[in-house]
Amino acid sequence: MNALVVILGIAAIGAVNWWFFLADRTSARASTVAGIQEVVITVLGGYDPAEVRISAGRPARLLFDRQETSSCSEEIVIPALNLRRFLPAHQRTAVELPPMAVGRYPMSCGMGMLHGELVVEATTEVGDAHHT
Ligand SMILES: [Cu+2]
Repeated sequence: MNALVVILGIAAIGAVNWWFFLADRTSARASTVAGIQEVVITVLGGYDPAEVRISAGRPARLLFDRQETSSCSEEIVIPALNLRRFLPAHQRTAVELPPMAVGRYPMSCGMGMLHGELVVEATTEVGDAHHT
């Protein structure tokens, strides 16, 4: 009986780790709209794309399209920018970002359960909108 509980517990931990760390993340690069890098991020049980790639040194706008009422996703937090923003349900919320330095900047929900990452790259291309 105890062994079964332990095995189930380990399986559950494994599933959680897989979900958070190993599941394929979607990735998308910002397209440039009127000089501002822009990415629409769908918020529905997670962030899609979970990896947002923007160019360094230029302003960007993240458009969070929250398609749920789950309280988990009602806030977006980007600790490196000291940014915490409320995302109303079933609305698009624009989060303006200052020009940033090359690096990887984690973002999460207010509870640190949903994870995404802002990848700021040293690129100079403008107006390009390819997705991977
Ligand atoms: Cu949460």
